[in-house]
Amino acid sequence: MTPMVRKRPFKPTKESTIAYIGLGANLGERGRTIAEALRRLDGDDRTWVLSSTAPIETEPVGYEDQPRFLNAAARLETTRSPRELLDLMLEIERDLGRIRGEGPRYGPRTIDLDLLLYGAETIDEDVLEIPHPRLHERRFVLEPLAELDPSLVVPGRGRVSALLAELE
Ligand code: PH2
Ligand code: MG
Ligand code: MG
Repeated sequence: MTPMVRKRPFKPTKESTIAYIGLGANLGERGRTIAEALRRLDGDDRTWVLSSTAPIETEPVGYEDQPRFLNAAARLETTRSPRELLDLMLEIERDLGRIRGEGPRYGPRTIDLDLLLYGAETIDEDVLEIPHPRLHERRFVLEPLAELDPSLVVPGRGRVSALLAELE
């Protein structure tokens, strides 16, 4: 998949935030679903996909008896609040056939959108934890993030490049 190009001028009327998301899929037409999720995020009138990585094939982590994943990450600019951005992501997951609460934890899914970072904010709520609580220990998240920006800092954890090196 080629990197996304911004489709229209970006002129936020209020202050915007840079957010990073992880995308994963291991059921159905994985690459098409990931591309469609990015298209829908960018189609939102308060969210812009600034860049995204080409999906990489990864071995399932956490629950191993399932198909391989395609994983990618994207850098967004948004005037949505963290909660509003999460709501958009959940809506897109639903539209693309994700059924929550079915099957094993960490099991197969048509699409998974994880809000990884929202500016330099730290949020610790039941429904939303930022930075994503398992981001620093997952190669399938850190590798795409490092591709977007290796100098990116995960609040409370350090640079993405260092976190990746620690896994090695
Ligand atoms: N997501 C999970 C569990 N395991 N493994 C890989 N390789 N990629 C994922 O996106 C993934 C996973 C739960 O969200
Ligand atoms: Mg996930
Ligand atoms: Mg998720």
